Amino acid sequence: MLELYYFPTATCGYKARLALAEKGVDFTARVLDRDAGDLLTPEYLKLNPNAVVPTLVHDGAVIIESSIIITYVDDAFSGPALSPSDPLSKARMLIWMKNADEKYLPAVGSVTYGTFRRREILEQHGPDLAAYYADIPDPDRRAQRRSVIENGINSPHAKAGIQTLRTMLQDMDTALVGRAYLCGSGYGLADASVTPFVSRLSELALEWMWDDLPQVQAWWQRIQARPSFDHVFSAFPNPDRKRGLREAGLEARSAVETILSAKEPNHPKT
Ligand SMILES: N[C@@H](CCC(=O)N[C@@H](CS)C(=O)NCC(=O)O)C(=O)O
Repeated sequence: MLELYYFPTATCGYKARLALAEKGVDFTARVLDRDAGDLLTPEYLKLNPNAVVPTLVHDGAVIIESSIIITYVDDAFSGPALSPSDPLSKARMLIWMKNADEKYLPAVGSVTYGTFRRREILEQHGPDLAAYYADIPDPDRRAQRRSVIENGINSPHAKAGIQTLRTMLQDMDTALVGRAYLCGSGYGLADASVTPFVSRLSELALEWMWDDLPQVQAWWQRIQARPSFDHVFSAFPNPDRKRGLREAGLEARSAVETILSAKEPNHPKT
C-alpha cells in the first residue's frame, strides 16, 4: 500500500504528486488540514518529526523529504524513467533538486507568506500569534516566519526570496537552451522539483518575472500541457484562494519591481 500525506496547497506536496502522476503510480491520499493542526498531532509527528509534508508510507515504511520521496518513487516503481542515465545529466538533475530544497523552497515560502499567507494568518491567529510561532519547531523557520508575517514583502527574507527566484528563472533559461526539459529532451525529477515554484509565482500574478526569458516561457507552456500538471494542480480548486493569491501578488508588484531593480542583493540578517 502506498500512502502520501500532504496538505492541498503545499509546494513540496505538489512535487511528490507530480512525480507520482508522471510515473503513473496510484496512491492513497492522506490529505491533512494544516490550519486545524493536523501536522502537529503525535501520530503525524511520529511519521514526520519535522511537522511538514510530504510523507510517503510504502507498505509501512516511512519516507520523508520531498526530493528523497521522488527519487524513491522513480526507483521503486516501473513507468517512465524520471532520472537521466548519463552521469553528467544526473549530476545536473541533483543540483536542481538540491537548490529546490535549500534555496527555492525557503524563497517561495517567504514570498508566499510575505504576500498572501500573512493575511490569512493575521486573520486566523490575530490575538494569539505567539502561540502560532511557538508551534513552529525549527527556530530558523520560526524566525523567518515571524519576519515575513510582520514585514510582508519588505521583510529581508521576502526580498531575498524574490531575488533567489529570479536567479532560478535565469538559470532555468540558460539550462533550457537546446533542450525541452531541464536535464534533456525528456521530463524528469528536476522539472517536477521546480514546477511548484514557477506555478506559485504564476498564482501570484508574477509571471511577468519571466517575460524576458523565452526558454522559460516555452518550458512553462510545455509543463502546463502535460496531463500531470492538470491532474495535480486542478485537484483542489479553491476560487477564494486563487483570487487571494492573485490579489496579494498584484498588490506586491511594485515592491517586487523595486526589489528586482536593486543593485545589491538583499541578505537577511536573521
Ligand atoms: N525539506 C522538506 C521541506 C518540507 C516543507 O517545508 N513542507 C512545507 C510545505 S511545502 C510544510 O509542510 N510546511 C508546514 C507549515 O506550513 O506549517 C521537504 O522537502 O520535504
